[in-house]
Amino acid sequence: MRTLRRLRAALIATLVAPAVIQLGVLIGLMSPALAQPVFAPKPWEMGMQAAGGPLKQEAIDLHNLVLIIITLITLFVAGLLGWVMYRYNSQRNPVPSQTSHNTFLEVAWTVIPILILVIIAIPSFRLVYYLDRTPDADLTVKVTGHQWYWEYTYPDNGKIDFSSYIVPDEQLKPGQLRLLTVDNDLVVPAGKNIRVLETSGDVIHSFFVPSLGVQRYAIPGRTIETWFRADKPGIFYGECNQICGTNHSRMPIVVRAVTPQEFEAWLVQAKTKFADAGSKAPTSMAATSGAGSEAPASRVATIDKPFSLVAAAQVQR
Ligand SMILES: [Cu+2]
Repeated sequence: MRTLRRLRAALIATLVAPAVIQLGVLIGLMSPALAQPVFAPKPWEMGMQAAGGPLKQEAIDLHNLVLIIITLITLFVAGLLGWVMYRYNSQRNPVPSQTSHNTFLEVAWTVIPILILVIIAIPSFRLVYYLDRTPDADLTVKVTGHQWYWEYTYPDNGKIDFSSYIVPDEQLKPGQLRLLTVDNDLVVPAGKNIRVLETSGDVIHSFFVPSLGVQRYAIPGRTIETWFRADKPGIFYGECNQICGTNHSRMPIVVRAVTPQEFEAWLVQAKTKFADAGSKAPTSMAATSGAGSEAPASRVATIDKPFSLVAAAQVQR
């Protein structure tokens, strides 16, 4: 009885404690001024990041379906193996059967796996096409990967164009997340379909925002489309997840979803803020070298040059 109680306490501690810690971290991450939900990685996180939009929710649903299927298959195979080892070992079954064919079994173990794969394939393909692109976009943003920062362009809105650099550790303000905070966020309206057109100015990067369920390569010389939608206002953290050079880990992504009214207000501000050509110059050069890494001065200087691909990669659809 005592063992049972201990087991139950251990189980509760295992299941509830991380949830409480996560909740605490989440509350801690919320800026008191904005009180917007924050979607970021958390210490000791076991599962995927919470869904902040329909793409991620669909991905989580497919993951859960497949998890149930593979758990059942694993239990079935493990059970079968255990039973065979117990029932048909040399002591209990000294004379093994010589049967080499069983038509029913052979048909069954061919057809059943096919059916399981079809059951997985249908929602899987549906999701692939759902993530691919949106038929009705409310806003288009062009995302250009550079070594090592992101450039965001709003072609629908007076060609607003700006760079987004990591904020180096020594410039972080209290509450800002290390390695994830940037100087200029990608601001989008919540509840709207955002079409993302991606390209790169140098090497292959990848635009990855886990909680929005978006991950797509940014390839030089190509424009690749994807989309996302943030259900509610919030801050969504992501990173380049294609190894793209020395400072690959120092080109985070911050998507800030705001209400449509706030977005309109931001557009007005942004048009003046990013109007001058100088806005493309990085606000913090230190960000490109990063703590402990020694990017040569020449390398840092090259990123300040105009980006020929930006012009070439104007929306080509
Ligand atoms: Cu990159």
